[in-house]
Amino acid sequence: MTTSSSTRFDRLLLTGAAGGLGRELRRRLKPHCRVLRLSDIADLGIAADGEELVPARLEDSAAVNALLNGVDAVVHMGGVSTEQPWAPILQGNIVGAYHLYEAARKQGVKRIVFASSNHVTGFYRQDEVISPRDPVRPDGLYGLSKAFGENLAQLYWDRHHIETVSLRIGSSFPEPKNRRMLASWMSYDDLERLVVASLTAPVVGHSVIYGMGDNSTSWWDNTPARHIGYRPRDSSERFRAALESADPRPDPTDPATVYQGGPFVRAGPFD
Ligand code: 15L
Repeated sequence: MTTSSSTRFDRLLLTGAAGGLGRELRRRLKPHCRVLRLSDIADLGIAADGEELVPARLEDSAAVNALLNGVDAVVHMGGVSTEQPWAPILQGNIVGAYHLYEAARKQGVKRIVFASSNHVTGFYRQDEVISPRDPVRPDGLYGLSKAFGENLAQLYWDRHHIETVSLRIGSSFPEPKNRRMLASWMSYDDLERLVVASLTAPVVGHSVIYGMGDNSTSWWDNTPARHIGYRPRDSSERFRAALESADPRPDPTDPATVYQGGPFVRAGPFD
């Protein structure tokens, strides 16, 4: 994607910078700031020009407080990103999210882009179209922890005027991998458009938006989030024929086919 060369931020913080989406955003956010501070518990490699590496555990409140010092805005991709046992989810996504918002309050950071997930509403059916205004229906502990993060964002907006855009990211990969992702897929270019729009929209309060592409099949109506100015450009349609012929007759009684969350609805610690 062609990005604007105008530097809008002095210092941006990207957490989870060593993860799949973090690595993509690392190079894509750099043109939007003078300094990109990168954090993770995994190896971040070597700092390029205009990068700062600040490893921090989200469970460590003092480290997270220091991490947010001098930062204009945060793109929070850190924490657990799949269904896992309760202990890592509690530490990474619940305790960690609390530490991040407390640090934002203490350090005067005014905007957070929070990587939530479509799994906040994974127990809606694939024959329903929902919007960010519908009640949450998490499909596991991971989705539940992301719902907590969204509620935390709402609290810190209402009480402390810290703005957040909660991104209920669908399936952001180079290509959709299966039939479900014909609806949930978002390209990396669209991910970049979504994050940049969320960082730069003038007024967001606490807004919730689905991270989806311009797909023909869709379960999510982003009309309530039109003010963010995100217009996806990439469609999963060119992958349809191959994905449908690889899986011509999905079992309509399989919960992974019935529900939007797909395999997440039967993953994890309840097995
Ligand atoms: C997510 O929230 C995960 O982080 C990602 O790995 C995908 O599995 C995605 O959801 C999805 O629903 O496809």
